[in-house]
Amino acid sequence: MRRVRTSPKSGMDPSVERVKVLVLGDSGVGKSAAVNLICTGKPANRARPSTIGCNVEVKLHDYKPGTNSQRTFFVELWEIGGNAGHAQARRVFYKSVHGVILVYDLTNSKSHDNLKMWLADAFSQRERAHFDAETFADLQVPVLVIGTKALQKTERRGLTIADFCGAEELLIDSFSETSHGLDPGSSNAVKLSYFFDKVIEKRYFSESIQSSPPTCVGDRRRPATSPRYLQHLD
Ligand SMILES: Nc1nc2c(ncn2[C@@H]2O[C@H](COP(=O)(O)OP(=O)(O)OP(=O)(O)O)[C@@H](O)[C@H]2O)c(=O)[nH]1
Ligand SMILES: [Mg+2]
Repeated sequence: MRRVRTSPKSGMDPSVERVKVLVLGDSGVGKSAAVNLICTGKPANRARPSTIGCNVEVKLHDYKPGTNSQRTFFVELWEIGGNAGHAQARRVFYKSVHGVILVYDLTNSKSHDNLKMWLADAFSQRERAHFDAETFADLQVPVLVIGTKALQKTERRGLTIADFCGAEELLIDSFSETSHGLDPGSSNAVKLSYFFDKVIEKRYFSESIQSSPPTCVGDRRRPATSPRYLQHLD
């Protein structure tokens, strides 16, 4: 049920601090393939079985490389199987979360619409929670949105869950050798690294974040969320 893969370079050095990032989205959107791409930097070369329960992969992340603050952290990516039949069982994985990656399939707009239900599932105190924009406008966890299968479709919609969360959005194709990957220095790789930095800051150096306005902690380089988004996503 739970698999932990570590970098052979480091093992799981207990002195290295870690953060926990949930990876959420419908079954089949490509969460496992995306996590593989994030952890190995290489496109997937085979289809994987559907995740049952939770699969944990670990990535070594260089926090603020090239600065005086540079340090290495473990980022645990907890991919939660999207199968609707396991809705009750997965709540146990939602404890002590420091960041969230929301994954949808660009060729399936319903999988994007369902992301708000995934946020409710993970962060509402109530069981069978429904999405309530007011509750989630105060979400104090950094969010990143990933759209998958980008070689098949990259069309952008007007109002997105990324807008609502003030989050960055990556469009990737986990099976492509040539484009929409996470090559070092690419826009996708920079956004991903920035997101992990933010999760680490929030977890270990939160004073600087707390001095920011109390709102959804997404990527603050994006414009503030307007009430129109909240109404649309309710
Ligand atoms: N072309 C293309 N196919 C993809 C991509 N990501 C995933 N797939 C396909 O979608 C299938 C499902 O991907 P998974 O990564 O297993 O999906 P998942 O979200 O982990 O699904 P669950 O574990 O059931 O929740 C894969 O077997 C691939 O065939 C992508 O970026 N591009
Ligand atoms: Mg999976």
